Amino acid sequence: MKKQHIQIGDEGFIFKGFANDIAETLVDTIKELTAMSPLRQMTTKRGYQVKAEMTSCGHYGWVSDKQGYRYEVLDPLSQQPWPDLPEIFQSIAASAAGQAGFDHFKPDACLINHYQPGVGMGLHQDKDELDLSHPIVSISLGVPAIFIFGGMHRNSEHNFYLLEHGDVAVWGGKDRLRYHGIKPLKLSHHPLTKQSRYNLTLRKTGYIS
Ligand SMILES: O=C(O)CCC(=O)C(=O)O
Repeated sequence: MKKQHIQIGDEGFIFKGFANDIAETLVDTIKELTAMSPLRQMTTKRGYQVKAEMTSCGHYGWVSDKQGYRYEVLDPLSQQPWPDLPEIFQSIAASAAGQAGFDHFKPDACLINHYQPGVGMGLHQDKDELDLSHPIVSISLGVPAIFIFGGMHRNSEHNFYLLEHGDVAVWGGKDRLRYHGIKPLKLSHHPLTKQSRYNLTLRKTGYIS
């Protein structure tokens, strides 16, 4: 059945409630993954602390420190590989990407973001991947957030969209490099995540291992 969607760009969509049926399993799986590779606050090259807590699963994990942003095959905290990308993450991402017109999406990296009240994410582009022909698939879990979706420049006009538990956003093609971010989370409560929000951002890096 086709779910309700909001078009946010020529090749960008928010599929409302797309992951609702498996949302509880996704949250449980995140808890298992974060027990293996804990959430942590990273720093930027300039020494600023990234406000959202992050970790990864999949072959590649996105990291940031004084050397800058990049993908790594080992979790810098443990020097062990990141936990495997769970099949359920892969299948929901492939299915949402397919719905958006991007067939055969096979992510090799999943960034897990965790936001507490007052925490957001500044406008940025996802451009650390080598192959930009694959879309970004972004799954929201827990308390709602406001997604900022802009243009190709930081100061381009931008729009705001509500992302709720179970919503899946997909953008690629012409929209792949659009600036985006999250407004600081408002105080709210969700039975599965308490005051917080998780986001899974699935990407295909294009790196060959
Ligand atoms: O939390 C979100 O919905 C967006 C996350 C994001 O933009 C990112 O990880 O690059």
